[in-house]
Amino acid sequence: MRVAPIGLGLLFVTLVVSCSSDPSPVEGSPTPDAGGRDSAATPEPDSGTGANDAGADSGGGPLTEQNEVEPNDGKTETEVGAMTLPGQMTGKLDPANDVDIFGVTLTPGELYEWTLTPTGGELTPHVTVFDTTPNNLNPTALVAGTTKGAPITLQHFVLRPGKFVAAVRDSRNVPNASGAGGPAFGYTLVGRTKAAAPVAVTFPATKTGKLASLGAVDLYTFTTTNGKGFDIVLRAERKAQPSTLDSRLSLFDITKKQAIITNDNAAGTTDSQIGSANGVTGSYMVIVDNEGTNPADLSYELEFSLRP
Ligand SMILES: [Ca+2]
Ligand SMILES: [Ca+2]
Ligand SMILES: [Ca+2]
Repeated sequence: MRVAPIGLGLLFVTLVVSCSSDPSPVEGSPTPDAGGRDSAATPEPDSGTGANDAGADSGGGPLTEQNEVEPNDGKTETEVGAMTLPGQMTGKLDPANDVDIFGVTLTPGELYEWTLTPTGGELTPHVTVFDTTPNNLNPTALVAGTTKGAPITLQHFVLRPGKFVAAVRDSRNVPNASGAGGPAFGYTLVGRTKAAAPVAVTFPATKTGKLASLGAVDLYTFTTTNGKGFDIVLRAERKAQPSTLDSRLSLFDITKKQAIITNDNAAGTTDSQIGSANGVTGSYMVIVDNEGTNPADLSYELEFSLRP
């Protein structure tokens, strides 16, 4: 996608609209591939439930208190506020249709958590974190609140370097401005890292899990595939009792601090699948997140299998 240097607001909308179709598979070592093949339907020798809330306590130290400064609507590349992390931004979506966009520095390999809390009672909160670099491979992370005045929380694991912004809007103005906004649309936005608390996996295994919310991530980690190629297959839509999770699955090399592959949809399903013809040894993170909008049942099975 080509993006002009100005018109970040337009870029913003474009990215949000396209967030569920990020390019995949991503090429990179170790010759990964994603989806498109029949998954090995072998019984799982090992089954367990990952008590997985991705991160433990908050990290990164005390919050830096900040106040928004208008204009920060992203109408030009420089019309963006700055937000220091870990930090708390206090602002207001005022006047109607106001958008507040803050540039933030995010580190690949870190888990971030954002909490957007309405303070004036009128805001139906919507937060998006994305990479403004053209043609980047960082998925857009967002939560669209559905309840006026209720806080929302967004977690995301940063896969690649980029130029990131966090955007605050009212859900009723997304994707099209509807006039929401005014003096009672105050908020605080807190952004910070969390200590990742992944579930350790030894191939082969099948884990069952459930995202805590639409904006949550689950994390798994492994260190070796014993010299064999491997597949990691998520089943939500395809499990015996289909769930409403529309998954995205990513693999991150913790040792090299490098993303290897992301897959949002395997062939013919909203479920995700990643894999490699080559074995790997090192320290790897598997990230499960959601790109759907239905919170009814966010459960899934995650199969880690070795190729013959
Ligand atoms: Ca504002
Ligand atoms: Ca603004
Ligand atoms: Ca998907």
